Amino acid sequence: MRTSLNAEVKQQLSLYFVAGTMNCNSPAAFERILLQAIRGGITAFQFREKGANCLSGEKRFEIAIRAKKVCREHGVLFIVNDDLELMKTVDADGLHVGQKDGDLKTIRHETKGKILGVSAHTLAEAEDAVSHGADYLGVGPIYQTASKEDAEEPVGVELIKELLMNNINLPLVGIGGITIDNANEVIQAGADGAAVISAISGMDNPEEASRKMIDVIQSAKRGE
Ligand code: 3NM
Repeated sequence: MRTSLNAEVKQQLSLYFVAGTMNCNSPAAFERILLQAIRGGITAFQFREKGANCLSGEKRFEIAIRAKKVCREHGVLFIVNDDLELMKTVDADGLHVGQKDGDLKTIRHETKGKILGVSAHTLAEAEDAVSHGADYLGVGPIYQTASKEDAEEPVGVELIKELLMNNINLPLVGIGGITIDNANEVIQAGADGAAVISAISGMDNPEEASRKMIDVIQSAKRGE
């Protein structure tokens, strides 16, 4: 059961777009960019409505519902960042939490039947997430990022290699500063996917950016 869920999740996390309305300048631009990213071939999406200028209350809920709908229509995994209540109300596919987002035991209990992703910046954090039943790990920041206010120091692809050497066999997604030029390196290090904000949301043509990125990732997965 665990193994097949793993294999399925590994595929679904190949190109994981992370964004909220504040990464896209406006709610309307957010919806447009998400649809373009989906058309370009993203496999998963994380609704991360967080930080300065983020929406709250009814507006946040409504946009999350619409984002989930468009993801579902196109077979794209829909994960909510941090907000357990929102995940439940919109019936998302899962929840992603950071190290400071609460007690993992409680969160795992509350997300039964859903996918639970946990951010890990060290081997110890990864082992802790595994022991609490996480379904995948977000590993990073791999490279320098300007998209997260409280980002840790970059860990490089070395952390992915270290986790694999220490038998962490959950799906691993690299995050932080990943672009079309370095995604290859992240997959070659052993990650199952790449999670990006600016490499899609910050581009003039998010559809084309997504298409190029998924091509690079899939080629790297085939060992090309
Ligand atoms: N989490 P970009 S880095 C949301 O290290 C997030 O856990 C990170 O944005 C972590 O692709 C990050 O623009 C920001 O660098 C990723």
